[in-house]
Amino acid sequence: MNSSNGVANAKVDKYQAHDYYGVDDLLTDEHKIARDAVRAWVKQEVSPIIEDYSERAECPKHLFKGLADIGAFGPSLPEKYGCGGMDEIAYGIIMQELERADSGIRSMASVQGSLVMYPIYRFGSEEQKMHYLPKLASGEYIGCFGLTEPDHGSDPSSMVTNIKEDGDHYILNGAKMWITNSPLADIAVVWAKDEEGIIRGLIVERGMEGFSTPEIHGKLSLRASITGELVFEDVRVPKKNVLPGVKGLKGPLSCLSKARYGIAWGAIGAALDCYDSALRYSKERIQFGKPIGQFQLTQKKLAEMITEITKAQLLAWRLGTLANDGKATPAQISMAKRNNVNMALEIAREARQIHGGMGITNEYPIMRHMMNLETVLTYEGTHDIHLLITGMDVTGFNAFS
Ligand code: TGC
Ligand code: FAD
Repeated sequence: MNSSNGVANAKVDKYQAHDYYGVDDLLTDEHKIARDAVRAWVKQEVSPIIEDYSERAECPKHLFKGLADIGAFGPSLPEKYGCGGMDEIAYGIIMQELERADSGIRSMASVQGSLVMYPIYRFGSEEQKMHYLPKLASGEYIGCFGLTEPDHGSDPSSMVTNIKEDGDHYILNGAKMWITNSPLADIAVVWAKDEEGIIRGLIVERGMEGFSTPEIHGKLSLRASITGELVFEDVRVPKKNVLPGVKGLKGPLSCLSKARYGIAWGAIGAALDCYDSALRYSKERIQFGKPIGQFQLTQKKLAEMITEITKAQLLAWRLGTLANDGKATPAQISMAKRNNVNMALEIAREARQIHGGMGITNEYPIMRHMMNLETVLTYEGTHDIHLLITGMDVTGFNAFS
């Protein structure tokens, strides 16, 4: 019910406390169906086990099948290839609901959908699409994406992994580092330089001689996600495994745009979970004879959290509408990835404080989210790299060269 000046008479609480500006009203039925299905799956399959897997630093790999069944792999790619055929907002919301559980679970879907299926869809031959995409969408194949190298992270254009022609094959040499899902992967989309120094994308299959995927141990972040290396020692890759549709760094960077977009949404999920836990705790925990939520300093924390979440939701939603129209620029995506991940990390830190000592235990999800978000702040382009992308966009000066 609106008053004559457009200000609602009713309190905001007609919306869920977590949707302060009613972003829900902007969603279509299809978005809501997708969101609710993922939310229900997460509640049943992920929430009960995630703390345990994270503590043991083990990837719950049985969830790949469930992720496929809920359409989390390539939700906005065409149905013709076994994918969801939904829009970019549906894709974003699915990532949000997955990351509400754990950034590592969202990573499983981001890599498979945006970094493996998307390059095959966008740059692959029809034969490659028909062969790989349905298997990846259904979870029969697990994929990974190899761009980062031990000595070349933020600056992938300096990569040294390379291919040399040999008849109807390329000989691949080099190594990739920090590769999500690599130890489990059936295929890897790998970026390497040809003899002219031009970056090409190749599909490397497990079992090719000279190809190995050692696991990286000792991660204190993203512990429920498996990470490894990709090592190539004279691997003979058939020429038909090269992605014909792209040459140069814009190939992998286009895939990153797709994945960064999903992370901008996903981070909101982690922030919501921390906020939700802190809000509940602030009403239950009594100190000095009253709930800690009655103290102004606690209210300041919670009020700032929901303000930042709301801003991030609106940023993501608008980015989604731009993406649906094919108008979201890489720089706009960088801004949203950087802002929303940093927002989520700050909220995790504040939520931890509201939980006092309990906040450092695994009774609550806060520390797990906080540790995960340290990775999310760094991968897919670090916090500072995205700042410089925005800086370059607004000034026209390139700080990288
Ligand atoms: P630069 O000269 O700026 O660009 C080279 C070409 O690429 C185009 N381009 C993009 N295209 C699409 N999307 C983007 N985001 C793009 N950014 C640039 C650009 O227009 C140009 O095209 P053309 O036609 O002129 O050739 O390249 P640069 O070497 O100066 O690098 C710029 C920089 C630093 C921004 C870029 O290298 C960068 O983004 N670095 C960060 C690296 C990164 O994000 N690595 C992520 C690895 S994958 C990962 O972390 C997965 S985590 C998975 C999970 O578990 O979820
Ligand atoms: P560096 O590039 O060495 O950066 C170190 C520091 O220097 C950062 O603070 C950075 O911001 C700063 N810096 C660098 N250059 C500049 C500059 N020009 N100006 C100012 N500051 C600068 N990669 C993949 O290819 N595939 C994956 O699946 C994948 N999964 C990952 C999973 C995990 C758990 C992690 C931790 C990483 C993953 N990555 C993956 C790699 C990730 O993308 C890189 O870690 C990231 O791009 C940063 O590279 P780096 O770690 O080498 O840091």
